[in-house]
Amino acid sequence: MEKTFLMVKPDGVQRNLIGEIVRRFESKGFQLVGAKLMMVSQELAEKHYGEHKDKPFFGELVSFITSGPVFAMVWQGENIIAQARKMMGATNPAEAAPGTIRGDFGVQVSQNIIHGSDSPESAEREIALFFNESDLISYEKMINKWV
Ligand code: 3AN
Repeated sequence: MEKTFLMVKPDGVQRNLIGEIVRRFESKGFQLVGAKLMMVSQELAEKHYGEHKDKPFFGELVSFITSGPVFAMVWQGENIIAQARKMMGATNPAEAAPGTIRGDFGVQVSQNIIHGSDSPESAEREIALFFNESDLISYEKMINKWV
């Protein structure tokens, strides 16, 4: 079963959107296998956003993600990486369709509420950066028979 790393960013936490975001993925039928409210250190932020280190907004990105608590999660489900990206909407909330998380709650690209892995390789890398294997719980949900 595919896993992905999702993170409610500091703006989402400040705006009380943790519950709304968790609700959307739960209602969809995906399974939460790990979660924690945490501060992202400078070192972790630079590793997490390593692919953007040459971009002009890298400094802003790192200072934003370290500015307050984030809610880091691992979710699992069929084809979840691509499906979660659809539920999040376009990177720029101004272009994100209504009905998506960024389309419904975001305004600016630098504060776009949620992060989600964009490929199986980044999911594996990001899960390992934020979680120990022992933090992830594997359990069976009876409801999985119906969704
Ligand atoms: P996504 O989060 O949709 O995968 P990426 O990986 O292209 O988007 O960008 C990573 C993060 O960098 C975005 N979530 C967004 O917060 C930020 N970002 C992207 N483009 C810009 C920009 N032009 N100005 C400021 N921040 C940006």
